[in-house]
Amino acid sequence: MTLHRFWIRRCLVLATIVAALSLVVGSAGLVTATLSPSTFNAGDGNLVDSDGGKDWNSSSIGIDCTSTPKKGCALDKPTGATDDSFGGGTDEDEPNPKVVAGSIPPNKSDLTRFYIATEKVSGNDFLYLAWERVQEPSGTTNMDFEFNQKQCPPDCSDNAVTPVRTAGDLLIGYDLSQGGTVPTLGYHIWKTTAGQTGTNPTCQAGNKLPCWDAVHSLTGNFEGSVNSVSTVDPIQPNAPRTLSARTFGEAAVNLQGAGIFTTGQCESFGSAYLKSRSSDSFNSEIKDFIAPLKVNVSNCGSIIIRKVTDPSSDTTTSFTYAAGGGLDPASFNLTGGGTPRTYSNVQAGSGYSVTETLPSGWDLTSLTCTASSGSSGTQDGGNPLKVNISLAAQGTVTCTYTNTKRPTLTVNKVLVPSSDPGKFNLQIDGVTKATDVGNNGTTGAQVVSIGSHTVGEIAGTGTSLSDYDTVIGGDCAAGGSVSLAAGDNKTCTITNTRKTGAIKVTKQSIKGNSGLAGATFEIRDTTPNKNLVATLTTAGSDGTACKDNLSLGSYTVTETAAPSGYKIDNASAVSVSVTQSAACGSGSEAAPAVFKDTPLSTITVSFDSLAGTSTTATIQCTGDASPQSLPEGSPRTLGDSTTSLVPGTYTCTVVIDP
Ligand SMILES: [Ca+2]
Ligand SMILES: [Ca+2]
Ligand SMILES: [Ca+2]
Repeated sequence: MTLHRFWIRRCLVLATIVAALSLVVGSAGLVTATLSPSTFNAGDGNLVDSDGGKDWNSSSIGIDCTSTPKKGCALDKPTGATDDSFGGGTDEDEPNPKVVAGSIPPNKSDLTRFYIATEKVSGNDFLYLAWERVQEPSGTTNMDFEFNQKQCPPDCSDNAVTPVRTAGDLLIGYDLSQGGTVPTLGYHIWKTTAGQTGTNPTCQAGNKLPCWDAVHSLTGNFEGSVNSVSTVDPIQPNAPRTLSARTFGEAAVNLQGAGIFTTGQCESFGSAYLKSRSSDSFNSEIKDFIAPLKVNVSNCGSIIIRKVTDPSSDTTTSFTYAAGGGLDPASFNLTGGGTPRTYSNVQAGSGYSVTETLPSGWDLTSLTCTASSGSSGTQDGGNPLKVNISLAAQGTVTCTYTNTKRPTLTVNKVLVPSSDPGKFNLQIDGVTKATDVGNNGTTGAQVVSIGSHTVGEIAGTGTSLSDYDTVIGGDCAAGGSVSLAAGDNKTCTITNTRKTGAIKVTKQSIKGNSGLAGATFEIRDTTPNKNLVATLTTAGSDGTACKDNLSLGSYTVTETAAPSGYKIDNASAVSVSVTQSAACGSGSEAAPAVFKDTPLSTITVSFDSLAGTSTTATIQCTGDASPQSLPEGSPRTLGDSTTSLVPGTYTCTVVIDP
């Protein structure tokens, strides 16, 4: 700084001290922040941090006129025919200010931009304001910053530009007496009812509600200054811009000290705009304005609880939450992908909490929070379903509960044939989930963990697994393994097919072991009743017959009829065990020892007398007790279909004329 500028600055400071005791002189003669504990310098009439405190170009103040949306910055339309202003005699109390274009008198404040910032310092909420204008007008000028609780859009007044006003909205007047560089600040509250809490009894102008109430002093709770010499605005766009004297003004306000914020009571303004008034008179016409900027000026914060489900396709399961610490409502429900629960206007403080109740079949996967500076959301050390929240003014804590739906696994039983009496215990991972089930039995849907599982079974009452061929199918692999993801509902089926075997009988002649067709057999079970299971007749040159589809177990085979010309050698029942699955022709049939039959023969002896009846004869063959008469011309046959002769040596003695 040159000595010359130093001298100017010093003179300015001295003049300022005379007019405003709230400003002090630094040890080096610089004007420094005085609105303790804020270090923001609203008393130096410039925008640059040059003394170790903060000013409009400080990064922590966060002004950005080029971002979308702009941060703490609003730019007016270009000066001239398109510049928007209020018209038609609109004054401050008009709830629906009329918006016109190009009617700003050259002798009034033609605004160009404004800045808004907030800062919490040692428990105090500070509001920082700045305006810029094209030129210093002649005569008295006033700038009013209006803060609305609602935003436009969506809540617009009739002009579709400014928000509708709500009881408790704030108007900060920034007055410069004629020729002065010393701002005087006061504020008004939008008053809609006579006894409205926090308002003065009378309106600032007139007596008709709604109105801005009579001014509240800000003395002692603000610091303000106007540039008495040209200064440079380094904030883009079009930076640096040289601002001629008295075209820039700034202020800092202690919102608690001023009574605008009350401890324990939420105040929240979402929109701000700047306007110029044509004279000291509060009900004089308001002229130029800079359209509203969305802001967050509040002594409260927001808590947002979000819900994520895995699988995300589950958007219907309702999760219940308890909200503690005075949050209202004290409970709420969320669904995956649904609208988060937002608690707005939550007083800054700690001790807030939210606790989830886990629905059946769900796990908590994660509980994470994001928090703006000074606020926090932390999963409780003892209860992972609980989050503890501390909220700074204007802070936001967003917590996300992610829950995973456990999969379910169902094991069904099918028996073939369906009438089979077998009983089975169905298992998942070796644990029985259904006992002694038969055909169409099931475990029902069993909640299981994500990952791989194995289904199986053990024999139930009176059942042997070895009696069945078992196939596992459905969603399971043949070995019973199945893998489940979050929310999967899978079903596996264990099909038990009763094993059946076959009995093959073979009939052979004892002579040459040749196969004999035409032998008849009975197969009977071994129950006390010895039920007839099948009757078989051998056929073909190999003399076989077969019966399949027999349950495993013990049977008897009995030959009941021999082929013609043969005799049954063994008419007793022969035991056969059917021990393995087999069908006729498979080669695995159960087979008793080959049944042998004996071929039968007859012997015929005849006697003819050549001399008429003069001679007779007798015959005595093996087995005859005594000689038999053998009449002439009538042969005698030994053996017949029932008493035929088995192979052997037979001797017949014929005696003629005994
Ligand atoms: Ca400053
Ligand atoms: Ca304008
Ligand atoms: Ca303008």
